[in-house]
Amino acid sequence: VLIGSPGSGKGTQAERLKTELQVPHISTGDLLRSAVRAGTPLGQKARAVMESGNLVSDEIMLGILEERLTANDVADGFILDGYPRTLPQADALEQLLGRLGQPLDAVVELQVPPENIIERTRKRFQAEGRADDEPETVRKRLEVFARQTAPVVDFYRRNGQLKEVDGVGTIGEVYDRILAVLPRSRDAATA
Ligand code: B4P
Repeated sequence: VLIGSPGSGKGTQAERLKTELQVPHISTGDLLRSAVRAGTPLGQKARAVMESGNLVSDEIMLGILEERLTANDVADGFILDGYPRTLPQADALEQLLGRLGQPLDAVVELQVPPENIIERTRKRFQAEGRADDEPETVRKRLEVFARQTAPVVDFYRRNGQLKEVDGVGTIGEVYDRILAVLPRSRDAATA
């Protein structure tokens, strides 16, 4: 599991890691953006929530994740990016992984201070125009992270599953730090 505030680089790092670990990258943000693009009823609902900087409901997210995890390509593990973001999601994930017989190997937290996040998302907003990167929305997303996702980070810290990684530096530097904290054997390194 990759966890971290909005724009901390979860998606960027997961794209590299999937080649190293040879497992799929499952991003709940990407799954939602596909639903929005496809204009499905779920996508229409999710769009407004995402553009406001809030989180899509736990119930909807679990349905989306369960559907994705029934695909054949996850049998040897997967990188989960952007889930769980709330304590009920962390609970649901534990139960889901138990049913799938795929225990969590590592939770990697990318730590990036808010000033860097504001700068990164400002650049992406200019380049891609993603509505939730609008500066006011980013501030809202940072608040939502502090209120709803920081407790999830604490939960994994208390469980001894959390690997903290400094997410400031070049993409390559951050990537090397992640590899350094992952379990040694490649079979055990999928999270
Ligand atoms: P996400 O898609 O997860 O969006 P994110 O937090 O912005 O992405 P990430 O941390 O992956 O940053 P990235 O690598 O792109 O979520 C979007 C929305 O979907 C949420 O706000 C929510 O509404 C909804 N959602 C998703 N999952 C949910 C869930 N489980 N429950 C409820 N709702 C959910 O990097 C950001 C930028 O920084 C990029 O432009 C990148 O190029 C740059 N960058 C990356 N690494 C860098 C580095 N080392 N140095 C400089 N720049 C860097």
